[in-house]
Amino acid sequence: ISDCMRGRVNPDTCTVTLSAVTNHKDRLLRAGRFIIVACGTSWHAGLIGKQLLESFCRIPVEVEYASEFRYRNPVIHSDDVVMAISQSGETADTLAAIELAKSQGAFIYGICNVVGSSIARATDTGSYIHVGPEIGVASTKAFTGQVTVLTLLALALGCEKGTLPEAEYHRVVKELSAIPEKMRTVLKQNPFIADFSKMFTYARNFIYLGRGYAFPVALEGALKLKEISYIHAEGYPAAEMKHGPIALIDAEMPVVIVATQSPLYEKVLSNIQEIKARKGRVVAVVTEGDTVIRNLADYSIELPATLECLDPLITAIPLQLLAYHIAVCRGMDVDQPRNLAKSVTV
Ligand code: F1P
Repeated sequence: ISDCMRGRVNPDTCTVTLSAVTNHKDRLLRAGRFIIVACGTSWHAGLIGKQLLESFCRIPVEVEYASEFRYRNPVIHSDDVVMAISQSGETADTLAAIELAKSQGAFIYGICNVVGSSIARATDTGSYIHVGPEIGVASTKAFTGQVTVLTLLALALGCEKGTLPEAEYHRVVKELSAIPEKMRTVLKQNPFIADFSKMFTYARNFIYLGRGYAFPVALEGALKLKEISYIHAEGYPAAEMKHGPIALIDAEMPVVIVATQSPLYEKVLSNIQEIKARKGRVVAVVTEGDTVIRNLADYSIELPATLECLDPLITAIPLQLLAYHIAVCRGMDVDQPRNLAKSVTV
């Protein structure tokens, strides 16, 4: 986040090597299942990875908190591929989850940022995300790097397996190359986000909503706000709102909702109408030109259109900036949040 603010974000920074996929193609393609283990932000990236891998490769994917997985007695098969995602590469729970899976014969694929880290060394193979060190404690650009690697991995495997039609493969690859420029466009929204963030300096609670690929983005937005501004925030799938969280909505409750164009757009729109009917304050992340939501929401952040499966790469950025600016307004040290460690090694 602070990288963004210091102009150090470089949308071209994620240079990924997928030699691991080429070298271990057979093992990856005969996986009966992928199990993604991770913590925090990396776990949210894993939820996006699940949607990408299941839709492009038709391989079942489970996403587990490493901190739970390691302490229960999970069913692990020798044809499972366990994917461990970690920015620092030192998270003790993720490392322990790897050791457990390894002892039961699973193949381990690591997605790490720090070259030569403990997790990278414990895996059978993997990809580095190469986004450079996170300056602050809270993961931000690592999230983008992790989602990018997972996208490339799913594309490569889907193509090899034949489950991703060639035309679709080329469509996604072409759009992926347009993402850095679109990220630059998103970053231009920074002054606007900084400006309206002031309205939320004294908020006590926040709700974040999204559906499909946007649901893990909502979770990540809520986590960033909690981590650096110490405001209580919860993320939910937007459709779950009516199963409980809707009771929380009143004029005091800001709701951040990712409502970019997708097959679920109309449903998300009706979720926004439900929130406004209860006087909730809505910050909507929308596709540019969306006048319908612009007229409904209190603040709407307009982003360039992209494919639904690549949307998290774009939509996570305004949520990171929102958390950053609210935290700054509250006088918090965004690089060194209280009680948080860069690597959780115990
Ligand atoms: C996981 C994590 C981060 C979070 C904080 C504490 O770390 O939960 O997502 O922002 O730094 O640790 P990692 O395994 O991805 O390094």
